[in-house]
Amino acid sequence: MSQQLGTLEELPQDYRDDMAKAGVAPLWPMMRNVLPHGAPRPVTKPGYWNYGALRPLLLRAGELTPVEKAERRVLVLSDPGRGVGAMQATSSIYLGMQLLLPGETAPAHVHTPSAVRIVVEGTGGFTVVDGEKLPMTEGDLVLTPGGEWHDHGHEGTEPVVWLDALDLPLFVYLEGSYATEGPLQAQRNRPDASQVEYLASGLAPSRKLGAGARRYPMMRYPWDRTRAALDQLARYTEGGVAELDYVNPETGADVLPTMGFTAKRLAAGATHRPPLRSSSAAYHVIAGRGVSVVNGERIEWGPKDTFTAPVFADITHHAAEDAYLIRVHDRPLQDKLGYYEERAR
Ligand code: GTQ
Repeated sequence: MSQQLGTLEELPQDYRDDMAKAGVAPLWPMMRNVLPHGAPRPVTKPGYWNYGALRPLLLRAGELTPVEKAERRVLVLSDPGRGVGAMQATSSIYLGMQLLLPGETAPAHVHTPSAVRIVVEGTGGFTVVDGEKLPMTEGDLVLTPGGEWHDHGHEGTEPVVWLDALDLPLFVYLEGSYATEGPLQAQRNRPDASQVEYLASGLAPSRKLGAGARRYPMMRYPWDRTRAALDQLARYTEGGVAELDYVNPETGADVLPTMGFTAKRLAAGATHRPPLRSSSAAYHVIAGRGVSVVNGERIEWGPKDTFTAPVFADITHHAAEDAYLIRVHDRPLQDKLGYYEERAR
């Protein structure tokens, strides 16, 4: 049975003063803050960012701050539970909306956290990861794993915008976050691995004896293929909900160590109530409109909008039109730590 624990106020002042002087504090008044009963008590609140509201602010940043002054020209999507300026959208997921203008380059650097880009608008943008040039077209998912050099460029004529998701909060918490800057990378003169080695799902380059698979064999997941896969799956799935995991094409494992991604299709009129999950999530709308209720908060979303759900959130999605969303989550980390959980509702 749960027992009411003692408070700090119950302790004599001289004892409290002596403890403070000795650099210690009693656990029991703080016990339930760090070990609540039954389920975590997240600080994170559901968040919603309307792209129509973000876009002019981002373009204004393009006028006010040259990319040389920004390194990365990004507006950070802060968790409402932590307030504007918080460098996280959920406990473990950082989100930022990044702008690159025609002709600009964002300089090469490498850092400990991993990033993924979900392309929001514009053509002609690209990211170079470890010498591989990854074109960025709308809806593409592009990885920049921790420890891999990356720079961004733009050969088009209109602004390019993408959503960055990083596992930055974890690295900051671990005091493990840092970057190293370097010169722009030489680009290999060939298409990226999604167009060469991994053109067809289920096929991988023939394995040479003794040669292990690369850790990150494919770093770009083109949206046109993802969408076609969802449409086909939806045709043979009941209930109007189709969801695919982004996986490493060599191993079938999560594409990054801590963050996972799914592509989701909700047919017009479909309602989806996922289980309560111990993972937190960010949803980015590629196309379509709908409403999601997250812990009682009603979020109306449309194309290019972004919203978030804390751990163990009670979520109901409803699509008004055929809708396509990408979900970013932290299940891979929780699986590794051995506590990922789903609860029926
Ligand atoms: O593009 O490398 O939103 O290093 C935050 C940190 C983007 C990037 C962010 C970064 C980047």
